[in-house]
Amino acid sequence: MVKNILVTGAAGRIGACLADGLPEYGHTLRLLDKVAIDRAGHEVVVCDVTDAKALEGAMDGVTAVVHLAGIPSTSASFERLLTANIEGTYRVFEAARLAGVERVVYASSNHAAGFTPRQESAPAGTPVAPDSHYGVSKAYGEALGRFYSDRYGMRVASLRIGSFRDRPKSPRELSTWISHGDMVRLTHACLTSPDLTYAAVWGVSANTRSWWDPAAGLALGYEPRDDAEAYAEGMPELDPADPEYAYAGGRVVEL
Ligand code: 15L
Repeated sequence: MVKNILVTGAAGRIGACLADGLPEYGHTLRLLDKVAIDRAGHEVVVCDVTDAKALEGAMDGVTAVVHLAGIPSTSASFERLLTANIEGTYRVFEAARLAGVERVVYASSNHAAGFTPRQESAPAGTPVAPDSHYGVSKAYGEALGRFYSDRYGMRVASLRIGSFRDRPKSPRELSTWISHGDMVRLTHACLTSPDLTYAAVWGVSANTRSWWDPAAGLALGYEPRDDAEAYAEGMPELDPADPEYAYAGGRVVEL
């Protein structure tokens, strides 16, 4: 069982969800963000993920990292992504390697493959086809994870996260939604699976209308419990020609 986990970008929505949910699985968390986090019961580190020296200290005693820090916006400019997503992700992997951390769970995004035409059940290993500079930055993080796994034997999971919400808010999200509970279950599986070497895994709930093959997650012990179908009533029908539904990344392909 993994015990000491560094969560970067912990002030964000997914960070808050994991800070609530992972302790139930026996994990002890160190929450890192560039803004102060007021959360009782967790150790907190305030630093930027581009600060190599500060990261060195933050990795002390850590057995796994959940790397969430970065700009989450699909319309972010290259300049902003360069620092936060490209340099920051490199600094985190490198600090983890230098500290002997054995496992990294990396928050990638469906937008790393967002230009993939929508299909019934796209495999988790669907080739990179970014739909935005944001998607490109996530593809870079996946490549970095694969490199650290192949070169240094780090166990790395790249989560191609769909739509992380309380509940699905649009017809697309009936396919792409991941619930809070499933986000915790997926992360826990990736933090503990003895079978993980490198894997790209769709971050999605057990949605009846999912576009993504759950096999890679299941192989690591992820057992999603939620289904967006419970919220389908009253949602408009999908128009298959609308880019929102024609591509994995939805309307982002047009931004
Ligand atoms: C993401 O990766 C984004 O961070 C989020 O803002 C949404 O666009 C989400 O994907 C999605 O595809 O719904």
